[in-house]
Amino acid sequence: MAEPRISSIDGKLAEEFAVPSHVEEVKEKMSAFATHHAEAGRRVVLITSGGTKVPLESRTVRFLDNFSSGRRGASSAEYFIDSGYAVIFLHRHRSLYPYTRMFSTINMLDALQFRGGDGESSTAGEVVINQQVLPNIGKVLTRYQEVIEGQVLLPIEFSTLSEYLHLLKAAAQALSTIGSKAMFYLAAAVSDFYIPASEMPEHKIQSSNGPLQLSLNMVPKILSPLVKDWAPQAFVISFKLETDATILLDKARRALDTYRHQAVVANVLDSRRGYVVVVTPETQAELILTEEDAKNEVEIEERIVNNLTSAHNQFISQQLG
Ligand code: 9Z3
Repeated sequence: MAEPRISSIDGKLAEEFAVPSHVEEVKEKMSAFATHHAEAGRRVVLITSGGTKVPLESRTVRFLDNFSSGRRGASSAEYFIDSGYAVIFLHRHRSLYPYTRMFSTINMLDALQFRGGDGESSTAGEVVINQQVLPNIGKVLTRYQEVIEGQVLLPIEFSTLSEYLHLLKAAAQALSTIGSKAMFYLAAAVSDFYIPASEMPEHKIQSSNGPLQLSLNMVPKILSPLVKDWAPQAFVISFKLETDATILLDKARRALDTYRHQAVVANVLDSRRGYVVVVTPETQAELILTEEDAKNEVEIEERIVNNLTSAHNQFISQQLG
């Protein structure tokens, strides 16, 4: 077997981004999860979700954040599981989570009541769910318990950009053993800028020193070693987010040309819930939710996942054929 290539990004990652202490342990977990599910005939998708945090001080008081609620990643995880995939969910701590995301806006205390719920005797009794606040909780709970029972969801958390980068590398290496059965669905909003560990002040930056000027380095393009070196047989999807719709498709095409992966899901911040374009080297598919879809609570992630699971099927047949 050929020796894996060592890219310059590996060196940079080791030197400038603090390595999380649990990375090897997590890698083994991901590896065992992938092997188990691949042997059972399942495909495995690694979903990244939520925004990365870039600390300005090593004992961090302040940080830069990337916008993402985590909804895209969390809802996609559910649709991948419905399509028979096992899911590694690499997500920002406290961002939206599969299944519980549906209740994220609800105050837990508003959703509970004492049995009877009608005055004097009620406060001493048993606490039950208020079905008016959570009308579909039973359905979601059933599905959630099936997922837990089937062990098809492996959640892994990150907060900082360093954790994200090291854990993504570990995931790519862990999934490389299952070849084309692995999909990477990189929906997390990842910072393009960071302060190297060697240049970061230890203590809280003092305002008494006057206005703050920051100089940030460019984050290495992790997609490049992921596609070329770490998981070269996998089916890889990146996301492209812009606020200016006029440059979106050009940027998506450029990403495909540069990294040579399989697809880019292109979206504009304001319209991301109802419109995306799935761009591949040969095709361009617009996925649009109509008003009717919205009324029926159809989510665009269902369409994205349908599109990509079919493309993954074809990719696997081509590799085998
Ligand atoms: C996305 O474009 C995701 O679709 C969103 C989802 C973050 C917009 P929400 O979590 O939003 O449902 O609130 N993710 C990729 C964002 C990103 O940072 N992309 C980089 C870029 O566009 C390349 S990896 O340059």
